[in-house]
Amino acid sequence: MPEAMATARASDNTGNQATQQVDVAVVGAGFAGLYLLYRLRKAGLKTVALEEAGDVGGTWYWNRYPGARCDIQTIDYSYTFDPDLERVWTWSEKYATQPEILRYLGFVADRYDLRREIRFGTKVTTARWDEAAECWQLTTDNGANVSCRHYIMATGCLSTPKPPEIDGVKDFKGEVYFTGRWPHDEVKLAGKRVAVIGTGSSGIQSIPFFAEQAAQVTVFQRTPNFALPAHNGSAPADRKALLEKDRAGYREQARWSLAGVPYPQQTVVSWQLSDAERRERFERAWAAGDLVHILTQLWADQGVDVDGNALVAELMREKIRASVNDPDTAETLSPHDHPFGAKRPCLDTNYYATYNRPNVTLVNLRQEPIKAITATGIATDKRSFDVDVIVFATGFDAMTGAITAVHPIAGRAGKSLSSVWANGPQTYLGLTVAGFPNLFMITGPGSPSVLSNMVVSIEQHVDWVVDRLSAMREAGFTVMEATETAQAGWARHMSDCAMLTLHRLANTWYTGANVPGKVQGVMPYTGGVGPYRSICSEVVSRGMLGFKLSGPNVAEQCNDGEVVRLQPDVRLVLNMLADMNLPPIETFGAAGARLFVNEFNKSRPLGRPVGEVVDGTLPGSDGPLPYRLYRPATPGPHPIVVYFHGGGWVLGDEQSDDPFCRDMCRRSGMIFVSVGYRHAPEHRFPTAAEDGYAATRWIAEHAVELGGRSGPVLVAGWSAGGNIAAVTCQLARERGGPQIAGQLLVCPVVDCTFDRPSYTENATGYFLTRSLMYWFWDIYCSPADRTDPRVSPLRGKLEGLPPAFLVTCEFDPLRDEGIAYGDALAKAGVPVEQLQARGHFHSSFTMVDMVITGVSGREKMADALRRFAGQAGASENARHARTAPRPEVDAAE
Ligand code: NA7
Repeated sequence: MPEAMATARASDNTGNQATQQVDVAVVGAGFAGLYLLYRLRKAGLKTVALEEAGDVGGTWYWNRYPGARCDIQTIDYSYTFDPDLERVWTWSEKYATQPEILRYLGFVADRYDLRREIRFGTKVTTARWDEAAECWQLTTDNGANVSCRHYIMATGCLSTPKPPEIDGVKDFKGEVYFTGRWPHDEVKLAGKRVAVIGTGSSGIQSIPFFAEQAAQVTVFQRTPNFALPAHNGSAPADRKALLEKDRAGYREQARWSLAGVPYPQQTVVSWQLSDAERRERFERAWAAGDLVHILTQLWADQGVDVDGNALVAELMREKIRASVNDPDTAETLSPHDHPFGAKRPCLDTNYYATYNRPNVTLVNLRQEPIKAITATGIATDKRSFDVDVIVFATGFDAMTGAITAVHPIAGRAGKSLSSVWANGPQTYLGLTVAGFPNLFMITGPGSPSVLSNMVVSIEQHVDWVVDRLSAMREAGFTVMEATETAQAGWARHMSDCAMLTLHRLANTWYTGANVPGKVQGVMPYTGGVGPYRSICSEVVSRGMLGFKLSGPNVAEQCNDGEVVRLQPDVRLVLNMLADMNLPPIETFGAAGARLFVNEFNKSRPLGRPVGEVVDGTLPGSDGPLPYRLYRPATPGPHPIVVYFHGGGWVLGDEQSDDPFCRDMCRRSGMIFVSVGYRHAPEHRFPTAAEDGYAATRWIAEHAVELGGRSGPVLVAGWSAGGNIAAVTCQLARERGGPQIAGQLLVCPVVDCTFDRPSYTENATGYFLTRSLMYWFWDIYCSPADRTDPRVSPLRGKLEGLPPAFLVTCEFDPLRDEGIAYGDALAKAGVPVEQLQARGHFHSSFTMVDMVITGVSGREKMADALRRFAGQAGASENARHARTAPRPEVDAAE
């Protein structure tokens, strides 16, 4: 029986001051609050929703400014929990207006009779966790206080308008409006002079309306924003047809997509397309008038790589120049300070063309900041503007403001949520906070929320929370609380995810930068809706990982830990590989395995362009060997890196690490020569080692012919190639040359024993398995030869070797032997730097286009190579370093 039924009779909302006892209290009656009420009632939990507004609607109740619409297509911006609801409600437009969305939410509230559990006009003034009673005690400003076992914040992300932060607002004698708190009665602007401060979505949507009514509109812009024409009208036929053809499938695809809208994942990268092809895609996106489309469907690197993004940004600026007659105004409206999509782009109707009207003026606050608001208008440090009306479209204290600014929340030991979040929001899954038992947030910081179709995220969060409450009740648990370990792990995962996108490169409300003094960091979860959903499910399937559960008559349960320890993109790659259900590579036999790897490599996107790629042959230890040379686009001569591919001495060839070689050639500004050394079983130990050494010697002797710099070469290799590079350094020292200036060893094989912990911890599940390593060793090298330093360089003499940069990955069987080699080199007096990459697996750094979080590691590798070559900063890299995403948080360490 729900607890509340057994406790004191609930008070009504007529002012009876007896505390209202419920199982669950919800704050807010917007999209999240309404669906919560629906689900909680079905779950048999007694619930009250407390809503400050006079009616349902949440953000859509308050944001009534002219032109307010959603910016996700309405067929997607709808509840999906009840197919009948979808049948009885039809949206009239592609992007519904605020009044229509409000009507929809009212319709939903009536259809499911939800209003009877809502106390309108009621604000929660404090919330306190009562340790003794194990429930939340809420005070309200209207009617009874509330006592509840569970407390759920369905307060939205954009519900606390930001104060204007401009002196003198109180002195102004005219009318003042905030877009986020627009009056319910009509605001008459005819014949008036209107100032608008702010050019985010609210400004961009409303300015064209103001311009049509007012005598004069002056727009005060601090940062220009990208906007795309909405091309509103009826819902596009193609999207509608897709939905109608298979409604359930369409909705399910949305739930597993990245943004909560069912678009496929784009795989073509910008450099695979010609200028004309890119323009054609862009024009199609422009005509579609759909933010999710333009943000996700142009080319795969647009959202993750500054160079790929710059191509879209320039096409957008071209459109602004084409729409605005005055070139100076067009330039002022053109964003240059942030990547496209890093700040939320807007959907507009006639926004840019509005600046062609004679009654509209744009003021660039970057050139003339506002000094003060005066009795008659706005004074910048250059001019004064007399106006009758000031509209603040200045945005919100987003995400956290909607929770902490609403009322004080005190958790265990009376700790306030504001103080716990003083250095930025800390959550587990964006749904819960350690130290705040039974408190839940819907679309809280740390969840995909504003980077997704909110309705899809809301339904997922609500389902997850209500299912947990039901499961707790069944098991006899009454208290649920996130652990500190789980929360700290989520913070790490959040910052790893933030490395994936470009959001960290812009000052926005996503990062808290719009509110003076607010701690900055990317607040929404950037890993995507589908991955987030799977993580939430994983928490449950792993026994409520990271939660402590307790109850009066049951043993406490705490399955502590971090739900995601892999880098987010590594997790996706490994999940994808697991879904392919491949048989172990070693079961194919050597020939079959080679065929498999070749096929697998064909599915990779082409590596990035470099100056030149030349194929050739060189004399090996016993006959010619193929090589592939990658030359930078910058003027030479360049230092040469002799590169050895991975593949366990059995697989691969001089082309198989093509994307890695191209990437490193660009980053380091050096020639990479990838050597096609011979493989086992045809050529067993020590062939690979001898070929590697012979090739290095020949390349060093022919450096100038190859267009490289004379003098010492560098060596590099990955996996078994790292083994060959390490061995080559030892052989070169013993055999009197060639001179090697440095060695880059990426996840190298360096020893023949399999007893280090990483061989057990990472034996399976991370692509390179222990059994595959056994197989490689068996094919290449007899047991009797294995301690030879030409295959186990850890057992060789290490003094006097060239400086090394040694990369190991946390989830790699080879991790510990790599670290051991680095330690042994250092002990032998060799200058060595180790990069121990957290959350990465054996292939992280060579899967260049799939593991974006490998970028910062490759930047470090390139830096090391340049240092070895005596070059502090090479030209191509310097260019790259300027434009490549600069990690704020280093994911690779
Ligand atoms: P936004 O997107 O935060 O936009 C606020 C705008 O106001 C933005 O252009 C700000 O410039 C500007 N602003 C804020 N404070 C000031 C001050 N003090 N002086 C001058 N200009 C200022 O809020 P919106 O309401 O438009 O949209 C919020 C979301 O709602 C939107 O993304 C949709 O998802 C729906 P800044 O960029 O900070 O320089």
